[in-house]
Amino acid sequence: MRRVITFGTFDLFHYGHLQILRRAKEIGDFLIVGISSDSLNFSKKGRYPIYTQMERKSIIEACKYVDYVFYEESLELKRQYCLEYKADILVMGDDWTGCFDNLSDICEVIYIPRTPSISTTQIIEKIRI
Ligand code: C2G
Repeated sequence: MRRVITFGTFDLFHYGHLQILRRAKEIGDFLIVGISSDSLNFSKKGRYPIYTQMERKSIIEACKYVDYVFYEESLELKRQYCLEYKADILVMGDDWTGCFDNLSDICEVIYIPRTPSISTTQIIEKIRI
């Protein structure tokens, strides 16, 4: 049983999010997702997500590839989360390449290509126009 963990905000859930969850699940057997809390998001991006953490968590929980969801409260706790959830593999999109290599002593760290031409920011911009 290979346990995979991934992290993200997953605001305005879109096809790129679906792809990374599908591919992360294919890499192992059990997929755990850490959802950035609203306050973590504010500290990271200077704004709150469009959807609340409760809404984002409920949407991710409903995704068939996902087995367990929790709130990521701080970027500094990544090591602790990986240990707590007994992750064998950490999967992130390749916009994060290199950022989590320091965790490779406790789990395998894999960066997979982002889905091109889609992002929450682009969706917000498109709706604004
Ligand atoms: N993603 C992707 N393709 C896209 C958009 C996003 O593969 N077109 C991936 C990202 O690389 C990330 C995941 O989907 O692995 C979630 O993306 P975001 O919600 O933008 O997550 P982010 O705010 O980068 O939070 O601790 C790390 C952070 O919590 C990651």
